[in-house]
Amino acid sequence: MTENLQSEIIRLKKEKNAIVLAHHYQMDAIQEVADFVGDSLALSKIAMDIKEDRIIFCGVKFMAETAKILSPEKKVILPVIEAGCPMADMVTAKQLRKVKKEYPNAKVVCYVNSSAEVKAESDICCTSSNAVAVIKSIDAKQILFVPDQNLGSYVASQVKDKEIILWQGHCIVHHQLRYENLVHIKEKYPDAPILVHPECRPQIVNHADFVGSTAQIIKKAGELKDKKIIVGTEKGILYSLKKQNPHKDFIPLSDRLTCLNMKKVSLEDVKDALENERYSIEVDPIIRQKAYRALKKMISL
Ligand code: CIZ
Ligand code: SF4
Repeated sequence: MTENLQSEIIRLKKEKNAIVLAHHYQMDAIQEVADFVGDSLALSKIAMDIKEDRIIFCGVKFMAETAKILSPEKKVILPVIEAGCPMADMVTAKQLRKVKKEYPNAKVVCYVNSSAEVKAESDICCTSSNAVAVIKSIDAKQILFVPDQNLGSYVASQVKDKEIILWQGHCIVHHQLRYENLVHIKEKYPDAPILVHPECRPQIVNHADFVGSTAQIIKKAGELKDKKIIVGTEKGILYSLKKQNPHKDFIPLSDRLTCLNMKKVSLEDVKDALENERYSIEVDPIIRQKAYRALKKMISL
């Protein structure tokens, strides 16, 4: 069944001159049929460069929207329109406009995990790979960082000469990890290094051996000599980790690290998306222009 669907997807990709992009947090079966697997920014950059004009973006809405903002001339399709990111929904443009008035001298940095409208209200975007570099590049002493309090706290720990005002958003997957989870896993595997995503709480981040985005965790895992490595991010990352390091063991920091929104996309949905070209992501042109400016500023750093 899985193989039949995968063959059908591969056939349809050719027929429709489409490309399938999958985020590291997608199901293994989806990552297997994707032309590229990556983090949201890498995938959006690929979307800009490729010649195909139809992109099936297997991820959540803000990712497909980011690709559309960067490549408005292409058709960007999100297979499941309900696949959203609860963290991105923790800040709206209206709320942000209100808080901006309280901090007239602050520059607004928004994590890409946000809506197009929120990006449009921001000075510059960042990802989990480049958040520290983005903040360091800003010529202002005060930064309003939205929506992830944990990524914001991590950046604040790395950049001492700026005041970072944190929005109280969080990732419902990474934020559930507690210090007790870390202690428990460390007792079981005392010699294994711990690599975590900066969306985890400071208590986790401060006790990890390495903090980085999905792409940075994958790179680090390849460099380490250790045979057992503990990973504190969404479980989908294990697909690339195992593929690239078949002789290493990767242990999730907890067995609850599954993003149900990312897992909403099935092979059946990808096939439907190709056949029926839905759901095509659209962004209001005025919002797009403003959001593009914030994304472009980040990309050109
Ligand atoms: O930006 C992304 O793709 C996310 C959500 C995670 C990461 O660290 O790559
Ligand atoms: Fe959003 Fe967290 Fe899921 Fe990423 S893992 S899509 S930040 S809820």
